[in-house]
Amino acid sequence: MSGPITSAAQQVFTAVVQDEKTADLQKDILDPKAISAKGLTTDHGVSVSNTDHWLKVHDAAHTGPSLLTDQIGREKIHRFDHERIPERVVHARGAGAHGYFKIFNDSASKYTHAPVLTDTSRTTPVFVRFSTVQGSRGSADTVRDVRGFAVKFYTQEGNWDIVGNDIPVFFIQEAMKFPDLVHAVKPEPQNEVPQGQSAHNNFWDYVGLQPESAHMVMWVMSDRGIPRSYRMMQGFGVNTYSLMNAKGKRHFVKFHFLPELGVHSLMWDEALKLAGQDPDFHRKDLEEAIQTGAYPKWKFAIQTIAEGREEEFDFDILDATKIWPEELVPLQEIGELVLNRTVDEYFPETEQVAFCTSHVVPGIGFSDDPLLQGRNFSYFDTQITRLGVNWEELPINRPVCPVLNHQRDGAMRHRITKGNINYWPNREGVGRPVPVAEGGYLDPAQTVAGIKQRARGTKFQEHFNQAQLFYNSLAPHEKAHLIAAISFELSHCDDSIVYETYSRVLNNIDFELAKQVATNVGGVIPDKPARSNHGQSTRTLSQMYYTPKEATIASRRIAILLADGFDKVEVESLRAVLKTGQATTWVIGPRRGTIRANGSREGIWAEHHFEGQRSTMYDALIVPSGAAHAQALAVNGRAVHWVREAFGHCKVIGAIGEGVAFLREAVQLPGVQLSTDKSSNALTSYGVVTVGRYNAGSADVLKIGGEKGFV
Ligand code: HDD
Repeated sequence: MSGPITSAAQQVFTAVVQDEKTADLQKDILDPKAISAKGLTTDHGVSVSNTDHWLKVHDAAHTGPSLLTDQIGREKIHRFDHERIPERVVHARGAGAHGYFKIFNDSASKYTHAPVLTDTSRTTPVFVRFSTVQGSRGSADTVRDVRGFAVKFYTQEGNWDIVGNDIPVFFIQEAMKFPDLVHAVKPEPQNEVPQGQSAHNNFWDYVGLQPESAHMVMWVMSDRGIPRSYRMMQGFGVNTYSLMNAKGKRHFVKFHFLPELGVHSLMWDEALKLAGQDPDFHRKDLEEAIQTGAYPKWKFAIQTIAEGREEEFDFDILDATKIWPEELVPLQEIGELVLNRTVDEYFPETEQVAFCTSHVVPGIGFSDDPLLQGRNFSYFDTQITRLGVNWEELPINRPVCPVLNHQRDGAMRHRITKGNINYWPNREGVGRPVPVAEGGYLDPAQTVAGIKQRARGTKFQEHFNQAQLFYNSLAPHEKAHLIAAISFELSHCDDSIVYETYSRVLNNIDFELAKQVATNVGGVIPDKPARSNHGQSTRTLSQMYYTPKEATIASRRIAILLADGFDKVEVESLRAVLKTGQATTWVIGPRRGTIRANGSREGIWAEHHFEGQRSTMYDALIVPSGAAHAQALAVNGRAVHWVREAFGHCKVIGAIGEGVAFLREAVQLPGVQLSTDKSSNALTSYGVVTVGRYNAGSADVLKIGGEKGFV
């Protein structure tokens, strides 16, 4: 099969997936309603008659001492005392979902013999966990940060994990630096401040003294650091891995995921407000999209470099602070990742899922990328602390193929292995190693020579070329956002050494950038560039490049602002059209309850009142017709604020009939002349679309036209 998967085919694949990992998980799923006749029991299964009164000595008048002898009370409290496990030292806050992975064609067989990447008849179940890095488990979703993008492929040859991010490069080149980086970015040790932010002295001190982080800092401070949704981010394996084909030929490889919906970000003001208004914004967004059937989807692509060609580039292809520019190494789109099922319970699935970069399958391997080498050690080790040595037996982590080896015992062992053999070699040939020819994992023979020393290659020493390339490639509004973001962060640093040092670092990237930031934050304003700008740019680095060619409203949240006296027929037909496009609509009114239609006692239920949910939680808003409704909105300060704020965040605003008059007279958007000309798209670039009387046959008002950033 070649080409993208059709929706009919998708349903078949979904069904297949449910027969593999989902079926495997069924063995452990408890439906309390199905066994509720049994009633409440202790952990050892004995029926419990009372869970509210501790056994105690008392009479009618006095409450006496509680008795230690109450085994039921003790169990309940003891069990509760141990509910928490260590949170992840990084990426503690996350959200996960199930789905599947499918290859379009077998073109990757040139590079690899791994069936997960070549066998078009296969549908591989996956579990994906998205995360932020800095904050703890209870921190907010919309903070400025890198986002984790970790994928577990449950293949027939064993689990394969891509433990990636939404940014293609990393802060450091060498794994041994990771504890310093993480200590520096996490809340400071003396007072555990700040939460969910890199805007503090220690982070900027560290990156100011680690010029290799300059490229990554540019990415995190760009709009990539505040995605609109997990579903609208790219995913990158970041490190350099390798692929091996059936003839034993090796290629270096980088893995990419490209979101079907394009790459979109919040605006900073929006992200800040959302962190308070709805700290679970991204988590809920993922759940809502899957539950409404707008399944998040990514193309899967690879970049490959044949072994032997690695010296042809002016950067080291094993350096995780560098991208492989697509002009030099094009992307090859070979498959698709789809998320189509939410988790049943957060803790056993999203919290207990555990990834390891060292988990690869035959046909996929590593490289000498020093960051990857260290990661291959770290992940397995951290899972032992977090989950115990038998963590791979947990339902969410266990493979869908058989597991057989002589690893035994340890805390919380689940599997019971029959027989007397727990070692190799053994007289019965049980658990024999599989020869490479029969599918055993091959570590390719490689000549390695050199001097043992603590050092990195020469090309690893250059740190600013690609930071410049990234900055030069941004659209003007993206550059403005980046400058504002660094200025915000450095303004939160109160040690002058820190912000002065970083303004000097910026001058190695771009003179104007350095001047503007230094001016904003009281840094050292340079009088000449520290390094000339090579002037090169590449179009694939701006996130504007990933705007989908066809505008879509699928999975977008659209608010309809109503007050009593609106046009009910119009609103109902509007909602029906939006639903056809897979958008969700939400009526926001002066109260939660029925908002009465024009000339009628009937109306439409408002899900929220203006105070309860803010415009930040929606992608677009529409103000329908109705004279009384428009007048009521006009005298409601919160309603006016709703629209003004949405405009400030570049949301699409649609208005119909008297709704247009409300926008013109009450809201008075600065600098915008409202048009009722339906054919005119002139205003869409300001995030505003207005139309005359709504015509159910035409959907042009519905298109999401106001992309972020055109302020
Ligand atoms: Fe890491 C978690 C991604 C470098 C050590 N990392 C973790 C997660 C992601 C990444 C997405 C969360 C996985 C999940 O959802 O459970 N990490 C990266 C990327 C890196 C990177 C893309 C650079 C290319 N990490 C990195 C280094 C080290 C670690 C250099 C250590 C030497 N990372 C860890 C860890 C974590 C982790 C401490 C914490 C929780 C976990 O592993 O399971 O072992």
